[in-house]
Amino acid sequence: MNQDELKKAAALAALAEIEEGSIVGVGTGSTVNHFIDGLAGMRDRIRGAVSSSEASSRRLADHGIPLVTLDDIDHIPVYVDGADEIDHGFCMIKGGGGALTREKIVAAVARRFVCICDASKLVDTLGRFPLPVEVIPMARAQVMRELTAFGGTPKLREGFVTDNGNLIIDVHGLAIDDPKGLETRLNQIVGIVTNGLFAHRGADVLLLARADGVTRLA
Ligand code: ABF
Repeated sequence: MNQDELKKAAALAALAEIEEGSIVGVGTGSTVNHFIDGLAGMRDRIRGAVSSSEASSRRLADHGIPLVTLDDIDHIPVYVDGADEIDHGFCMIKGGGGALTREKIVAAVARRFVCICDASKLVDTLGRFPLPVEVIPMARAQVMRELTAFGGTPKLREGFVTDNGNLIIDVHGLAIDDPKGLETRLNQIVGIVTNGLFAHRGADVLLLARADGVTRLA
């Protein structure tokens, strides 16, 4: 199986996590795209979806799945999303696709976060994947100076604007042995909207696809 086939296997396994008649939280990315395509096959058994990006919203709408906003509901039973890296404590780096802020918001409203990944995403220590942070444009230079003090190398994602009209800075070279601590400290930097560490609100369930099948870890 190639990596995309593994992503699809993890994504389709997540359909079993969905509660009948519920609103489904939907993440972003190539793994989630497989989930959305699968969700289309059971769209008559859900009330609708809350989406974490314009791209996912378009794909959901193309499948005729009703979109709901967070103004309409007070909780979501299950949020399904991918990750760029996930550790054994289910802390994640997310935001490679640039949708981290809306992903973190939808995840915060969810009772259960189901992470769908191919096995390459499971790591002992987060940080080989550059950590994305979403930044208010006028704060770019100041935030880059602050991030350098954390020991990483911040690089602006050239030519990229988020769905919220902001910039992404990717921080390379961090070895993240205290994901919750780093998430907290990054939250203190003025000008950062969201950082891509999902540690305080990590995943509850990991559906991990390997060549021999999908393992459910919880
Ligand atoms: C989203 O999609 C992001 O948080 C993460 O950056 C990315 C995972 O990418 P993919 O599913 O395309 O490998 O979950």
